[in-house]
Amino acid sequence: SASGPSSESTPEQTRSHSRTGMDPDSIRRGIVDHLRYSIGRPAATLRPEHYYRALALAVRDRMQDNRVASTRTSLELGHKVVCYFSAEFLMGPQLGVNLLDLGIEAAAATALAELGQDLDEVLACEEEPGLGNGGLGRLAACYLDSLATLERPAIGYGIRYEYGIFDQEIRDGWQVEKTDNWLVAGNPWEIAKPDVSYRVGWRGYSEHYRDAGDVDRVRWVPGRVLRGVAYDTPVQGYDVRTCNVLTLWSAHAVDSFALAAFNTGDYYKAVEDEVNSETVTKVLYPNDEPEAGKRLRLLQQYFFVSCSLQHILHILDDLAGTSVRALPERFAVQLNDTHPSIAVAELMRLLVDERRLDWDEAWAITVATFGYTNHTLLPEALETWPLAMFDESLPRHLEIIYEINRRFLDEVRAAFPGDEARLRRMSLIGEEGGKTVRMAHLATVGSHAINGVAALHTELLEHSVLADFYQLWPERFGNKTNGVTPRRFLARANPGLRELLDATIGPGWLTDLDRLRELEPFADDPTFQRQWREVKRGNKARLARYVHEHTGIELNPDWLFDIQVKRIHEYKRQHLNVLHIVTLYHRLKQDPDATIAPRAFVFGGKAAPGYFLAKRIIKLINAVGERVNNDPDVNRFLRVAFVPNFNVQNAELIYPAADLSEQISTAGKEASGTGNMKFMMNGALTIGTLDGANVEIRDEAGPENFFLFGRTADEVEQIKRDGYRPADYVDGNPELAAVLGLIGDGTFTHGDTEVLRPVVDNLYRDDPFLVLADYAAYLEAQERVSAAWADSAGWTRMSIYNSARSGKFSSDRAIAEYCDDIWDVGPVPVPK
Ligand code: TH1
Repeated sequence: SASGPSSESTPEQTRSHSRTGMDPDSIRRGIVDHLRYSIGRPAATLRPEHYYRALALAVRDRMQDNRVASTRTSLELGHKVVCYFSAEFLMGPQLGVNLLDLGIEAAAATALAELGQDLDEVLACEEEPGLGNGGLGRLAACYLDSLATLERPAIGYGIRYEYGIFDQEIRDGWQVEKTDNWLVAGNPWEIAKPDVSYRVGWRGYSEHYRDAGDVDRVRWVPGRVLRGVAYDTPVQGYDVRTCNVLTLWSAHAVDSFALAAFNTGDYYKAVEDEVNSETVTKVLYPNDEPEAGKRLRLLQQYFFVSCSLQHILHILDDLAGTSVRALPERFAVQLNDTHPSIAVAELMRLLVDERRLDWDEAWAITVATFGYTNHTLLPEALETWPLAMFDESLPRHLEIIYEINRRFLDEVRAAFPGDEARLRRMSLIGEEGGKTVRMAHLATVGSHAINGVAALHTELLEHSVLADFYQLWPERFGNKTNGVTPRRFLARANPGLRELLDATIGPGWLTDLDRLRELEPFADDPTFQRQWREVKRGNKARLARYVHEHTGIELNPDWLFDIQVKRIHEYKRQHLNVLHIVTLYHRLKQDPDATIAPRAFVFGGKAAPGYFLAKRIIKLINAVGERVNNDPDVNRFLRVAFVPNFNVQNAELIYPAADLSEQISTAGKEASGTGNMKFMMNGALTIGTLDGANVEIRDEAGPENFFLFGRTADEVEQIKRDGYRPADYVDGNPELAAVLGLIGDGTFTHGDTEVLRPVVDNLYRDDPFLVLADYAAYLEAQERVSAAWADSAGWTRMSIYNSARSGKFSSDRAIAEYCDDIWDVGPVPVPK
């Protein structure tokens, strides 16, 4: 143990004597060594990307020391480990945050400078791992950061997609998708672990037999088998020794030598399989919310869940004297939405079929182990699998799900006698329109804790989608409002603000974000206000340079920067934002003497490649932008830019440059949102509906520092019940009619009246997300924004208050709540 007599040196000695010191000299030696021994290019041909790779490897070495110490501490001392199961981890660039976390930004800059290199240029060489679609995957990444920073032992488990989210190009205003070949140049952060490998079955049948003790048993004889190999990426905590790990599984063919060890002939089919096993982890499905219902997607989910559970049981086996019965005392497994929810059936199979526990005991272990986080109420995003497909793919799991369901429905029957409708609603098997397996029900029934991701969302969850389950087990439900990491989205993204905060309230706020409240006394201080505005202006100039470089559009950093970045989706209502822009355009064209406070509208976000209307909305934004930016009547007051390929890297430039954050989803549709929090931390004011975490953002900031508009979730439901008729809003509002007319009549499309027709028709005829019902209220709120912007000191005060009161939205707060209320995992300091 750490305190016992040992021939090993103490950590301090290890540090200063080894090749992994944190001073500039040691780092320079680390870089030089890796250039020579890991990269191996003649000195004369070295470019910044080689220095990037060498520095990344040198940094990884330093994290690896911490990783070894962290594993030793948590295993030897018998601590519980959090396992975060997620089909997506949108990690973003690693070098910058790792330098920050290790406290070696300055030392690395010095080391590089001595080698004739510039740190910023080297940082820019990193290809980000885009293994996620949006908020859900980025949340998982923020949570890994906070787990490590709060010194909680944790493992992230997911899929090592060979191709992440596609790269977006804009051509002639349209989105064009390019495959994201992020691994071509190699990934210096991961360590391949070919010896950490598990077999995953698929198809086949189940076989009933009697074991040696004459007990009836079932075993699954898969028709096909593949192999998962672990790739580990260290996840360093900030200013602590704790370094956790993200384990991503990569699919490979089963090698035929090992196959010979199996006696069932069916295994040989695996070798002949025409489908290459490696396709399983080939590509991330690019849909943010709607479900594809594709067999390969189910296989991806089962594949990573099975590898991860096998790995966890293996770790337990390796801990001397630890029985599988101790699983819930040693591991807490969180299901990030329903994508990993097949874990409930897989753990039952591993415990009952393979470890031969009896059903009741296995079930108690399973429920005590899992927690389930729901991230959406949208009906089309609730995963269900066609029963026939599920049966063919995972026959044994379907049997297990039937048995879970049988026992579960008995429990419901006992609690609500005679309520047949309730049984049908709660069943794990859906009967409407062809039988399906309902994954949200499986995750709910198999978990001891179920949570939503914002107060309003949890409330709606308890009273709509999961109302029946809430009535059965109210004590299992709770809210965990999302959070984001201030290390990446404040300290790294906004170095100017970081410096100002250090100078104003002293260090410590980065791991205790509530301390930003200490800014409040400075909110009206003219000197501080001037410094605040200078930081913001610098960030806007930085974004303007980026936008110019990538689109050719010029933005003036003195204008109001009004920004909406997020996936393109009808419920997020980017088109409502566009209706505002076109309204301003129309007013300026109508009245040559009109003037308005100049604004730069910035958009960014990807559309799912198969989402027709979302792609038209991108075209709409770019078409309006082209017209507005080139018309001298209006471009003195308005500019519109669409930043191509919104990703973590450019997000770090975008959030700190915003004056106004657009959070305008239809109330009740956005579960939480997390971009809204990143904007707030960086001093943007929000214009938004009472949706998701906006509600709590407004509560924290104070209603006077937030531009509220729009129908509430209850009103939205009421309007829908009464029969919503969008055309009525157009008939009653000549300005709106004119605006829709301009979009439909070719004004923005060189006379083409077809391109944008689907968007106009959809609004006029269906408008499923009540864009037109909220249009007037949105315009009125935007007038309040313009009036507030005119008072520079007043705006600055509101901006300061927004940052100062953003502490709640740190992922440290969220993770502390998960650890206390769901996982029962406390801090495990790793000695420095
Ligand atoms: C998002 C939610 O839309 C967003 O409101 C929330 O802030 C975020 O999750 C984190 O909680 C979701 N992303 C996905 C992605 C898929 C399926 C469902 C959701 S919900 C693939």
